[in-house]
Amino acid sequence: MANRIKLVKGDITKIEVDAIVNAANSSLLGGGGVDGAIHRAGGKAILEECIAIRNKQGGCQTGEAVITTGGSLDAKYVIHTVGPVWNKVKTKLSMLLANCYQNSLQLAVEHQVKTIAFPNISTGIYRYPKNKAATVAVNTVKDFLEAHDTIEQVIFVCFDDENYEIYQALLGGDNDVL
Ligand code: AR6
Repeated sequence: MANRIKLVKGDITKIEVDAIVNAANSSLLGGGGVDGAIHRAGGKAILEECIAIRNKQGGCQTGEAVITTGGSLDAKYVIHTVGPVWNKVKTKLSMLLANCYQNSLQLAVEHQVKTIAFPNISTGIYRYPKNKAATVAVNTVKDFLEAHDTIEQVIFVCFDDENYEIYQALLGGDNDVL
């Protein structure tokens, strides 16, 4: 199990994997943060495919995931998922965040993806507390990998120092800094 989960600090658009996951919003039309970086690096093909999905199914609900090609990225696919916006009053936020990881991994399996990289979904503009989000992310990915052996590697890509340190503490071991 341990060697199927890797931690990297850096920019997810630079990771060489079959699929990278995007922390999108329900419009699928792009935005700031990692979403903006992926659309900038991947070119207009990704946005065009997102618009086609939107026209067909009306965007993407919180916790759900959709898949496009990787456009001009190294990754073959981008899996777009919509994390929950942190709000202390609401319940079920951790379940919605877990759904993001689970549904993204399910789509990956369906597309024969063997290596996949995740950003720290919801921990930027959506303000989900980083330590709480990391616990959900790691537990959900571990549970999924135990049940699915076609995924060879999941890479958690941390952009900011705080997330990287939290994941280091949770995962331990040697990690890469890009
Ligand atoms: N590579 C990897 N991680 C990154 C990168 C990058 N290039 N850039 C930022 N991060 P955020 P959210 C990290 O705000 O909280 C968008 O406008 C960042 O440090 O991108 O899910 C969407 O369209 C943080 O830890 O996503 C939505 O409207 C993590 O990515 C909204 O933001 C997530 O931060 C989604 O908010």
